[in-house]
Amino acid sequence: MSELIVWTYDWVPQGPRGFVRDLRLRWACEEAGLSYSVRTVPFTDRGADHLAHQPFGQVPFLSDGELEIFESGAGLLHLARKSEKLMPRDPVGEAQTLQWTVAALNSIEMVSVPWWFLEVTGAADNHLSGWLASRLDHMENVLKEREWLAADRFTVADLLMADVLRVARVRSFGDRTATEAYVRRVTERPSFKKAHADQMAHFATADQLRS
Ligand SMILES: N[C@@H](CCC(=O)N[C@@H](CS)C(=O)NCC(=O)O)C(=O)O
Repeated sequence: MSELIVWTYDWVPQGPRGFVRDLRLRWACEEAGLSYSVRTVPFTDRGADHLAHQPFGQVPFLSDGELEIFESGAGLLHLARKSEKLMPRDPVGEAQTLQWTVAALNSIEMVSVPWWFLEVTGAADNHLSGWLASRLDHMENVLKEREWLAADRFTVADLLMADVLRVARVRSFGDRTATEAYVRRVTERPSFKKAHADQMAHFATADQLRS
């Protein structure tokens, strides 16, 4: 089997630690029992070499032997093709997993990231709050009815949706008990805890190397 490498930054400030999207790929590898290593590109100096792997100068990207793939969602789907633990092989289960994986990115994160950006940059009136609240309302209605998004069991769609919802600070939008319970349930998985702890340790080590 070819060598899987998750690429991330060599260092980031405190704020994004625990949220850098390499966590999604680490987490998926942990869930699937795929062995992987982590390598880095410089955070402060994003040169041509980095752009050759990730055209926006971002992380993560994934190497799988000769193959390279950027965009965390694409990386997750690549990993899901390697392991049934991440995506069922029957056509219905697979279609459900694909649709909810894309929904996490294109219906929730598409709104939550710009909303979050306005929050952290201190916009007086975050005019995206209503839009995000409405998307979260729909998610709450879905999650009231089911434990998992696809195929009646944990899939990569849950991994991604829970990670996206973590950033959306669901609680600040009022009572959404099903969504909160869902995020808690998914992020209580040992694989999430390991991926999170490993990312925190990675950046803590980076601090030591800098000092
Ligand atoms: N759509 C991309 C977003 C990647 C992204 O936003 N990465 C962040 C770290 S989590 C980053 O590299 N930020 C630095 C920047 O955008 O310059 C993906 O899902 O991979």
